[in-house]
This record gives sequence, C-alpha cells and structure tokens, in this order.
Amino acid sequence: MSGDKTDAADEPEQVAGNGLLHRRLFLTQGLTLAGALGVAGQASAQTALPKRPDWMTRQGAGLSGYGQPSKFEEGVKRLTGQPNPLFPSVGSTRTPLEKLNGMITPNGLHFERHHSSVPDINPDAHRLLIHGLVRKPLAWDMSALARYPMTSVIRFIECSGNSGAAKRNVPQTSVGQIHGLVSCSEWTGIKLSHLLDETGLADGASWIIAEGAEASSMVRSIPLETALDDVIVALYQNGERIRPEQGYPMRLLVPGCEGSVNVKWVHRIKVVSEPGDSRDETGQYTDLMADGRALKYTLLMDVKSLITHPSVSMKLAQPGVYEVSGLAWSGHGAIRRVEVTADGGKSWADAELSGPVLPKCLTRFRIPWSWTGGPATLASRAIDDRGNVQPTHEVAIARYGEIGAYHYNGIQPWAVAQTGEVANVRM
Ligand SMILES: Nc1nc2c(c(=O)[nH]1)N[C@H]1C(S)=C(S)[C@@H](COP(=O)(O)O)O[C@H]1N2
Ligand SMILES: [Mo]
Repeated sequence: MSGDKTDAADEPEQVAGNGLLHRRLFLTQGLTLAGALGVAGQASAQTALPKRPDWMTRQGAGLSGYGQPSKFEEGVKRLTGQPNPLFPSVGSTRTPLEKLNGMITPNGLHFERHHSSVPDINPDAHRLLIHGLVRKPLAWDMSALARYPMTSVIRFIECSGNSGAAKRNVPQTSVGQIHGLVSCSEWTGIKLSHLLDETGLADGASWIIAEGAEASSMVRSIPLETALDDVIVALYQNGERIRPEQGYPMRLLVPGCEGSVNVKWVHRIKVVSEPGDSRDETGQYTDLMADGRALKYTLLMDVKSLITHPSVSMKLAQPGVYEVSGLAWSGHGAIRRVEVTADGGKSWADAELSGPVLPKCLTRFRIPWSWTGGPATLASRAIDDRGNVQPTHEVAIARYGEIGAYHYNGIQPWAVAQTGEVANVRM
C-alpha cells in the first residue's frame, strides 16, 4: 500500500459494470476506505460501549450437555412447504441458505427429503448386507463396520428436484425456499470399495442396487464404476453420528450424484449386471424430453451457483459497499471460477473463492460491490475444473427439456430496485 494517498488512489478499482469492485478491495485498501465509501451497517465512530448491559449484571446460564443456538437465532429453521395432509411425514424441508454463511451446513439444518418417513432404527439391530454377483455375500453389524479404516470428505448433497420452481416460475420467496435442497457436510465412513473387496465381485457385476430400511424401502441403482470410485458408507456427519433424518445409522454418500442415490438407512446392496429400473427410478428421477422419451440415470449434478447475500426478499438499507456472496458447486469436480455481474450480464468480474475449494463440494464466493442506489441486476455464473459453464435459463431448459422438474441449473438473477428491495427476475 502506498503511504501517500491521493483522492484518485482512494477510488477503488472497478472491475465490471454497475459497481463491481476488485475482489481484494477489503484486503488491499482496508475497511477504512470501504467505510469512507459507506459500507452498509458501517462501524460507528462513537466508541463508547453500551453501559452495563443486563447480561453483565448477573450470572449467566451454566454448562450444557448438548449446545443449542442462541434464542435470538430461533428464526433460523429448515423451510417447510405445504405438508401433504394424507402423508405428513413425506416431502422435503429446505436449508435456509440466506441465513447461513461459509460452506458447511449445520446438521440440524441439512435439507430433508423423505419418500415415506424417518425410521426409528436401533443401530444394534441394524445390518448391512452385500449380496448378488459377489464371491462371498457378507453382512456387517455396527461393531464390525466400526473396525474398518474410515475416510472423511466434505461433499454437497443436492436433490435433483432442487430449483425446479425457478425453472417454471419466478418465485418471490427466499433463496432457501427456491434453491435450498442442497446442503454440505463433512461425511465420515467406510469406502464401499473396501467392503466390495471383501465380498469380491463375480463375473458380470456392473451395477449395484442400494435399498433403504424405511417402510417404503427406497431403491436406487448406481454404476459399479462409481461405487468403486468414491462412494462411502457414511456413519458420521460433521463429526457426530448421522442424524436420523440423514440416514442414521448409515447412508450411502455418492459424491456429485443426485440426492436420491445417496440412499439413507441403507441395509442392502445387491451387485447386479443391469440397473434395477425400480419404481423410484422410473416413476421419478427421469428427465422427460420433448419427443416423449425420457433420459434415465442422469446421475451427475451439473455446475451451479447462486448469490445468497443479497438475495430475493432482502432489502438493502442504503447505497454503499456490500459484499456479494454465494455458493457454487459441481458434481463433475471442483469450482474453478465464479463470475458475478451487477448489470444483468453485460459485464462480469471474478469473485474470490473462499478456500478450501474442494471437488463436489459447496464453495463460498465473495466480491465487494458498490451500490450507487440505482437499479441493478446481480447474478453469478460458475465454471468447474472440467470447463463446464453454468448455463443461462434458456440453455438449461434446452438441455433437459421443458417438462421435467429435475437438474435445473440456470443462472439465477436478482434485481435490486431503487428502494433497495431485492426481487427474483429472469435475465
Ligand atoms: N432410504 C431413503 N433414502 C433416500 C431418500 C428416501 O426417501 N429414503 N430420499 C433421497 C432423496 S430424493 C434425496 S434428495 C436425499 C436427501 O438426503 P437428506 O434427506 O439427507 O438431505 O436422500 C435420498 N435418499
Ligand atoms: Mo431428491
């Protein structure tokens, strides 16, 4: 930094239209300058602390067995849709993406998708069976599994139905309501390849069929190649045993693949020569094309990103510098680059990627933006390390057809009005 500041040096470098600033503004020029430009919610020059607040006058709460968020965060909850009156336990809840930061989803806020309900599994009575085209069928109980070497990976899970509402409509709800069927955790468990090593594989083995132990037994097929690559029988989520909603006592983690193949409460894996074409993969999770045919087993989740701050339903208090921040991910690999526009796609600037940048994992991006108070359209566009570029709405629709509800990854624009109100728009 140069010591002798001129007025010109105080002007932050604009790197794209409508006020997008260099991603290292805060690093190179410091908060003081940003403060001079007016960071919303900027620090006050009045430096006196509040006088003896209530909580400093008496003893506070004691120790606790399992910590909970502050009561002031009570509003941070999973987002629920309209419950099905006939089957209230069936459906999904969404992660409130607009209330979180960083890349990890707290366990209690991981999205849920249940096809029947959450079984109350006693881990001591639970077994994992691998059979079918294997040399030696085997079953493991929890203590047998716990003796295997484990691996930990941070990976997202995204339901292929995520963002379906944004494909069909332009809902004015919240980013979590529209796109919150995605969450990210550190998952710890045993590589499925270790277990398949023990059973051995017989001739013709080319797919596995995984079955859940809930009342309706979700069934999904996975190519053997994927199963032997990076699939994990996950026992832990962010350090603690997987929550019942996420598959306690064990689930499959199939990195980068659509949520539905991450079979929860998994108790049976059959090695087969052909995919199972189960009810869960013919009645749902196919992509109906315009010619009436459907794509099956489109398992990989495509490159995608969205801005969480600011986002639809929020309101900017006043003009000034804001951090635009969001999430990017790809089932194909790691995020290489996220570009942000503030002028509806006329110009783009590179956002900063908050590390660690991991494959098949949510990646937080950030970029400073100077809002002058005029109308602006913000959007992000992610590019992964295989060169896949997040498509526009039109291109995304062309890819999987207009009718289907799955795999929508179009660019998500937010319009900021002069009032500071943020709305969902098409770009
Ligand atoms: N056994 C079983 N596994 C399941 C499901 C289910 O209903 N039953 N739902 C699937 C779907 S569609 C998704 S998107 C993910 C959701 O995982 P989560 O509930 O842990 O977020 O789990 C998948 N695994
Ligand atoms: Mo799903």
